Amino acid sequence: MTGQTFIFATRLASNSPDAPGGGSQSDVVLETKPKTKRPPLYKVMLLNDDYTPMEFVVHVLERFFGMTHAQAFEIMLTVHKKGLAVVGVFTHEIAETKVAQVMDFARRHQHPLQCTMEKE
Ligand code: TYC
Repeated sequence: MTGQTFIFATRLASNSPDAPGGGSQSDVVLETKPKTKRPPLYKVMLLNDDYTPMEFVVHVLERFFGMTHAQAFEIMLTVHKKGLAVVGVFTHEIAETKVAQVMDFARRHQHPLQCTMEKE
């Protein structure tokens, strides 16, 4: 498990050995280490089906996932051959938005294209 906050003690300069108490005292300072935590990530996947046109899937990948035509064509073919492919990895809110955008766009064009998300 990563991303914990640590509290650690730092010993500062010892007192003089001639000081009362035999010089065994030292100052202890508590410091909190600032720690940024990475958010959980989610894979967004496109699923194959027998009806959505290939050009439509390519368009979806260009429009919602910022791919070039060549990248989009390659990923579309991977989905077509393997059944699914990860098309991007995002934080929860962005992944949810991508899935909703793709599902809504497919529905409006009356294609059965399915887009899902899964924790990485
Ligand atoms: N299998 C579809 C066809 O042959 C193309 C397709 C590719 C559909 C990827 C969905 O996510 C998909 N027309």
